[in-house]
Amino acid sequence: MFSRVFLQPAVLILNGPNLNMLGVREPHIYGKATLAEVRSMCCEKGRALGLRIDFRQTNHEGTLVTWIQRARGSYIGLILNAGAYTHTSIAIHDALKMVEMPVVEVHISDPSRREPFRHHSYVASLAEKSIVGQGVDGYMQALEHLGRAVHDAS
Ligand code: CA2
Repeated sequence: MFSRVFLQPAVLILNGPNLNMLGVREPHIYGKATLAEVRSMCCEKGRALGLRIDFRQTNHEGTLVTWIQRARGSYIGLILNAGAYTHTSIAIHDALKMVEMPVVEVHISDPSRREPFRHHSYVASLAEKSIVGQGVDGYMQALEHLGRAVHDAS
């Protein structure tokens, strides 16, 4: 007799450089929540939406590229806050071209209202949605967006 295994849909949440410093410095820009607290909030939101959350942070561009490459086939969507690499990384842009899943770009602050060097995003053209300037709630909004997509497809 065959038993059916129902796997919970999973979302990969990737955070780039310096986001491990959240809540430690610059609370006037990024708020008071630490990255560990953002992770807990995402897991709680994921539970409510029936999504498994894989939440990671790295300060290394190549690690982000490798994680994006390996995401293919294992997740229903990617939430990406690439930090400052958003504004510089053609390597991340190229990796996103191959990821074959909906990508939601999140920024805690609104880069378009900050220094000119933050105005260009190498992620935006490959993301189906960009959520900026909503504080850490942007991550919850991104999860809701992906949760709706899963619900609409089933
Ligand atoms: O607003 C965002 O989420 C950013 O992706 C945050 C990046 C920044 O380079 C982007 O332009 C916008 C910075 C990551 C957080 O850096 C911190 C530095 C000191 C204290 C806390 C966070």
